[in-house]
Amino acid sequence: MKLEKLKIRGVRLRAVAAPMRRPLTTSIGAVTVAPLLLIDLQTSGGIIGRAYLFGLGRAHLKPIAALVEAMTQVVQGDAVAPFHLEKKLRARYSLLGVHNIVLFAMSGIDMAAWDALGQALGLPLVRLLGGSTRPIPAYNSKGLGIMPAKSLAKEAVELVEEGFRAVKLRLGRPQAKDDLAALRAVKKAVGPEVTLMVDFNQALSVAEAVRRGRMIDDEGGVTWIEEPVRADDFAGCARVAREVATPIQIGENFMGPEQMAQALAAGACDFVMPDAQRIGGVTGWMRAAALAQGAGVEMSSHLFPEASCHLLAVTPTGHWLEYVDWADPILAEPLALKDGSVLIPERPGMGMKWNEKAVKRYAL
Ligand code: SMN
Ligand code: MG
Repeated sequence: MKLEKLKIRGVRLRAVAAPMRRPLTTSIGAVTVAPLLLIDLQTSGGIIGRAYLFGLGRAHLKPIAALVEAMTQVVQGDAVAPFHLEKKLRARYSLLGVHNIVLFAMSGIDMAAWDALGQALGLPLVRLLGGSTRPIPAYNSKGLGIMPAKSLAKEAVELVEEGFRAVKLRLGRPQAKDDLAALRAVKKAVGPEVTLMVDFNQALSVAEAVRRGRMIDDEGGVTWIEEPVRADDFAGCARVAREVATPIQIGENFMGPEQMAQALAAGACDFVMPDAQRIGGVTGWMRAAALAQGAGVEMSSHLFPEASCHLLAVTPTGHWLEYVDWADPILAEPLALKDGSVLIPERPGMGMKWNEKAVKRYAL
């Protein structure tokens, strides 16, 4: 297919609630199903670019879908050229603000557009971006929520037995001593060979984050402390990063590469982990990757493993892929894993097709 003929025709959106085998409790609430918005970007020649967005609550899918619909109308008839789509949509939405769900919708269209390009050229996304398929080291992020130490030890062993060499523990209980007990239980269960990350999901004040961060320093063996304080308090994050020896990780809430640039300039963190839906899809990710390269900062991914595996393979400071299987119930071919790494599919685009039967079953 000649690329100049590849034009955006329309979009088909479906909302599903994919069941989660392991509900996850964080310091800010439980995630028990995965509310996903499936995007089929229809282009000329019958090529359909696919992507999904994560709603964090079923009720949020409707407004996100309305924005994707409205944006698709803005770019209807335009070439499937993500750079130009982004420029046009950012200009159109600048008065509303290119943040939050506006940015989610843009990211969804961007990812679907790149997927369509990959299909038109018969190339997996990673090759389209100049890379090649290779195993991407991943940590198992499906569990280890806020729960009693005994259940944590059992779940930690199960997560490692799925073939992973790294897991992430959620912290942020009211009492620091209970977080410490959880950390010790998981460390004891998995042993010193398994890489361990912890995530506070923004639960702490800056002073409390410094106190708990030093406790974790004394405990040792933690690869990063994620989102200890409010995600957009870059000055507060910077204070924690200065006072605590264990690397501070933020990024899942960066709203576009611009905000990541601000965080890096503020010295807010040691590591970054953008989220494909918030950073601006594939296009936003590639810009963020250049910022991380310039700052010499390790870059991991947040959720969206199907897109992120391609992206981390072409990220100069690529670090860890966050593995969750939350879209698996509605995917025809879920990601394959080997020795704790995700294998990038050789299929064109991102390599995602919907399991239509399951999409019907879990439709909202
Ligand atoms: C997280 C984010 C969104 C949903 C569940 C859990 C968490 C992570 O912050 O980093 O995985
Ligand atoms: Mg997190």
